[in-house]
Amino acid sequence: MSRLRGAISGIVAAGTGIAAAELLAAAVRPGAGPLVAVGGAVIDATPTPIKEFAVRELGTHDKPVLLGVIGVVLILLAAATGIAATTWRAAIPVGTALLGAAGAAAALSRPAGTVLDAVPAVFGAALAGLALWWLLRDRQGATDAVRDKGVDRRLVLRLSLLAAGAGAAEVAGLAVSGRRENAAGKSREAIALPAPADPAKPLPNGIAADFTTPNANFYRVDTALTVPRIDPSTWRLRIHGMVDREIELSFADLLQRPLIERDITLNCVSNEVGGPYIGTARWLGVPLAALLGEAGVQSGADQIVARSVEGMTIGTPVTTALDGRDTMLAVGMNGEPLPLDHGFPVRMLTPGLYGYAGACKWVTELELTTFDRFDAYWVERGWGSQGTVKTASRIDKPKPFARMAAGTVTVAGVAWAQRRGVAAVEISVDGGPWTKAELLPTASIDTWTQWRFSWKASAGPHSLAVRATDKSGAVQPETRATPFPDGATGWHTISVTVG
Ligand SMILES: Nc1nc2c(c(=O)[nH]1)N[C@H]1C(S)=C(S)[C@@H](COP(=O)(O)O)O[C@H]1N2
Ligand SMILES: [Mo]
Repeated sequence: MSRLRGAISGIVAAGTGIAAAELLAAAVRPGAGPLVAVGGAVIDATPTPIKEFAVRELGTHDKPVLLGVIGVVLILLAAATGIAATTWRAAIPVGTALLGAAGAAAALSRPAGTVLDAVPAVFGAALAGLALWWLLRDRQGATDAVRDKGVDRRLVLRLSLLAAGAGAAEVAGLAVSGRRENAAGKSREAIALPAPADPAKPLPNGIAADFTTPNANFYRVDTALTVPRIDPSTWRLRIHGMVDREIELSFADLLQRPLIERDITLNCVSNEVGGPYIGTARWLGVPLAALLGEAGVQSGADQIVARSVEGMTIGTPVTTALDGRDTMLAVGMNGEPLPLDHGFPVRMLTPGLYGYAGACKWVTELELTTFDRFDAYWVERGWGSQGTVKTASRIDKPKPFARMAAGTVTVAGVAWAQRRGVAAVEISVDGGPWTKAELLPTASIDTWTQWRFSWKASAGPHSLAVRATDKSGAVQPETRATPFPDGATGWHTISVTVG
C-alpha cells in the first residue's frame, strides 16, 4: 500500500514540476520546454537506421509517438522515485536532481539553446522535489499505528491540490502557446504577397488535376517537435562567411526584390521506392543568385550552410545556386505565404536536390564556407553531402494488392528526375518486356511527369513494374538501395489480382 502511495505521489509531484516548467518555458522561451528539449535531443542522438525506421513506419506520427514514449519513461521514473522516497528520504533530492539535470542538459544541447533554456527544467525539478517532500512528509517514519485515516485524507487532499495546480499550469501553458500560435497565424494571414516579376508559365493543357499538390496534402519532414512560430516583422536573414560584403535583410526587404514564380517538385531523400514523401508546388521567391552576387562569393567557397531558427543546418553546393537553376528563398507556396509547417516566413528551395540538401525551412542565416570545413546536420549523420535527386518513378493507380475486373485497366503514376527531366516511362507486366507508357504534358524539367498506360488485363495474379529514363538517356537502375545514404533506388513493383 505504501508503495502505491509512493508511486502516485511521485507521479503527481513530477506532473506538477513538468507543468510548471512547461508554463515557464511557454511564457519566456517558447520551444525550450523540457519535454520538447528531451525529445529533440533524442531525435538528434537517434542512430540513422532507427530514424529511418521511424520515418518509414510511423510517418508523420513519429513525433507524437516519441513524446508518448518519453512520457511513459518519465512516469516510470517518477513512480520509482516516489516509491524509493517512502523508505529513503534522500531519494527525493537524488531523483529530482537527476531528472532536472537530464532536462537541463537536453535543453542546453539544442543547437539554438542558451543557458537560460536550462532554467525551466531546473525550476520544474526543484518544484517537483518540494511537492514530493510535502506529499510524503507525514508518512516519513510513520508506524502502522499512526498510518491512520487522518494521514490518508491529508495525502488525498494534497494530491488533489497539486493535481489541480498542475492542471491549471498546463492549461495556462497551452493558452500562452496557443496565443503565440494565433499571432503567428494572423501575421501570416496579414501578408499580401507581391505579384511575381517573372511569373510561372501556365500549366500546359492536358496536365492531370493532381499535378500540383495542395498545401494541406504536401508531405512534411523535419526534426522540429514544435513548429517554429516566427514573427515576420522581426525575422532577419544574414548572409555572411566567405563573402566580400555581409548582407542583412528583413522580410520587407525580401518582398521588395523582383520575385520569380516556379513549379518545382520537392522530395525527401528518406523516401522509399514507391513512397509518399514527394510533392509539386508553385513556389514564389527571391532568386538566390542575385543575393549572392551582391554579397560577392569569395573564391574557394563551395558550400552554403543554411541555418534555421531552431538550429537546423543544411549544406547546399554553391554551384547549385549559381548555375542558372531557380534556387530561391521561397516566401510563397501555391498562392499563399508559406504554411507554418513548410518554413514560414522563408525557406530555401533548390531544384534537383533532395530537401535535406537544399530546402532549409525557417531559414535565418546563410553562411558561405567549404565542405571541408563544415558538416551540416545530416552529413554529420552519414548522409551524402551533395544531395542530387535520383531518377525515380511510382505507380499510383492501381493500389498494391487491388482487385479489378479483366479488360482494359488504366495504370498511372508519376516519374521524376529534377534538372534532367523525364524522357520515357516504361511498364513491365509479370517481368515481361518493357512497354512505353504515355507521358502527360509537364511544367518543366524540375517537376515530375505524370504518365499512364492502358493495360489489357487478363484474369489471374499479376505484377506491374515501372521504370523511367531521364533526358540524359540514363535508365533508372533496377538495383534496390535503401534511402541511406544518398537516396533509394529500384523499380516500384506492385502485385494486383484481376478477375
Ligand atoms: N529547418 C529545417 N528545414 C528542413 C528540415 C528540417 O528538419 N529542419 N528537413 C528537410 C528535409 S529532410 C526535407 S525532405 C524538406 C521537407 O520540406 P517540407 O516539410 O516542406 O515538405 O525540408 C528540409 N528542410
Ligand atoms: Mo528529407
